[in-house]
Amino acid sequence: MKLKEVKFVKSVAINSEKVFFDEKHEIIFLGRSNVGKSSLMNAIFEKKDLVKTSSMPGKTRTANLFLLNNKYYFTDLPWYGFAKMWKEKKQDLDGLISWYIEERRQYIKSAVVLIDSRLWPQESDIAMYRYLLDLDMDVTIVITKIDKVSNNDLAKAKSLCEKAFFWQEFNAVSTKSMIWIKEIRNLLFEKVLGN
Ligand SMILES: Nc1nc2c(ncn2[C@@H]2O[C@H](COP(=O)(O)OP(=O)(O)OP(=O)(O)O)[C@@H](O)[C@H]2O)c(=O)[nH]1
Ligand SMILES: [Mg+2]
Repeated sequence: MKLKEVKFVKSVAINSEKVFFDEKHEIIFLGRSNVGKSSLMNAIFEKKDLVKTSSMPGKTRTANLFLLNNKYYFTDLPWYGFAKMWKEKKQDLDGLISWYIEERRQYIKSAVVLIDSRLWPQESDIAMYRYLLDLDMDVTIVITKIDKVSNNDLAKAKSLCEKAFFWQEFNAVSTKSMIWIKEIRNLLFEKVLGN
């Protein structure tokens, strides 16, 4: 698939509406705050700032849907499991994620789980991964910001990811240095076309 057009469609807040029951295939992006979800989506879209990025953690509080080639959704979901956040607020966001995923489950062709190469997989990442596996979903693991770590630290992050994610293959990317962006784009385009 070639990317011809991408546009923002809408933001969905938890239980704010009957979730759009259309049958378009979808890829979702998940990960802790500041891990680089929005940056990766922009890189995939070849846009500078279509998806809002921020150095202020936790800016994204809705599911933000982008439509590719008028056919597929790529969706930026808010962070989960942010310990410093008020408990109530945190549960709201975790609630949005599980509500959204369960509503759209049959059309989601892959859940991209992002892990910061400097922070390694945390309990909340592993909980999310297991939750997705329980739902029998395809998961794409992405290690982000690899321009920020030494080769040694990257090797360590990779080995920790292998253990945490049951030896599943992963993709190590940098949006800053444009490493492995073309490859992850092709991989996700292939997945979204799937049955
Ligand atoms: N050096 C470097 N910085 C990056 C990379 N990807 C993202 N960043 C920076 O990391 C910060 C957070 O990136 P975002 O893409 O907004 O992260 P997010 O996961 O969408 O964050 P929330 O929306 O708050 O959950 C921004 O300042 C980005 O510029 C990368 O590959 N390399
Ligand atoms: Mg974001």
